Amino acid sequence: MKKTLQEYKSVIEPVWCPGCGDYGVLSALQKALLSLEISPEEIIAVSGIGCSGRLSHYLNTYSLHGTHGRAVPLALGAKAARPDATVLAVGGDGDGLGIGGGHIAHAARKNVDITYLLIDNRIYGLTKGQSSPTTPVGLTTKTSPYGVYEDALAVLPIFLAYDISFIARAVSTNLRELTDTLAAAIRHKGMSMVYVLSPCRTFPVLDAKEMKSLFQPLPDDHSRTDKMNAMELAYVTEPMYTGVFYQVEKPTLEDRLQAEIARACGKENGGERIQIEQVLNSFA
Ligand SMILES: Cc1ncc(C[n+]2csc(CCOP(=O)(O)OP(=O)(O)O)c2C)c(N)n1
Ligand code: SF4
Ligand SMILES: [Mg+2]
Repeated sequence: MKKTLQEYKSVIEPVWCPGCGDYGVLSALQKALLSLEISPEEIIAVSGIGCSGRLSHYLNTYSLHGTHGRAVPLALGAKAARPDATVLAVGGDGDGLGIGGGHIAHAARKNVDITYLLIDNRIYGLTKGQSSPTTPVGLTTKTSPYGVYEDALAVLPIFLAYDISFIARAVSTNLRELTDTLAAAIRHKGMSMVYVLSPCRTFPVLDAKEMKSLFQPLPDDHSRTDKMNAMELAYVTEPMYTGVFYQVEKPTLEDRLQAEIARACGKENGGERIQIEQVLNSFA
């Protein structure tokens, strides 16, 4: 039977502030999952801590709200345990680029088949307006009364340097494009990163109206496999481009683990799958 959008909505009502960009991300994600017809019970959504981290509560899927900055390693563990599931990781700029920033590089090296929605409002929203790794230099915030004195991270170039196998930028104010981008990311086999710029209404750094003219789709002739061109486009600030910057195929964590298991069983057990009892007995 054909699925409905309602099946992807949980019974928990969002508690985000009116006008928060996270509503747009949630709606686009539910539409993307519906368009792919993935059953809710085949999905695991893992999130870190922050307003954006609440997103996993509002999906009618398996969900795990982890600790601050740990969405990616938790998602990696979920995927290793349930390789058949569609695994989503969700978190904010503080969660993913501050405390959890170190995890992305290693998930990228493994090319674990998860989709990571990094929702950047350029501020710590949940804890009431402290500066984050993407807050623009000079901006006055709760933790920078005389203006931020550090440079903001160049996020997309970092992801490109990590060689994440699918990298896209989107905005929560363009639902159609965000839905299509999320669907493409979930379809991608390997780690997919959807970096979503989303305005915080209560501690505003990004302005929803300004975003409409600031962000424009990537040029039609951009080749997704051309990493150097993607890097150049990632540094352009007027306009800031949205769409899929980079996409390549390479072995996933699951492929690599299966190959490793086959190698080990071939060497140690005549090609037969090694049972846990054999391992335990080897210590007897
Ligand atoms: C180890 C740890 N340090 C700090 C906090 C406090 N804390 C909770 S959410 C958060 C920042 C949230 O900002 P962001 O990830 O950008 O998410 P947003 O709320 O903006 O969506 C912080 C510092 C915490 N929960 N755990
Ligand atoms: S504080 Fe900002 S990010 Fe958090 S729910 Fe409110 S508008 Fe959204
Ligand atoms: Mg934030």
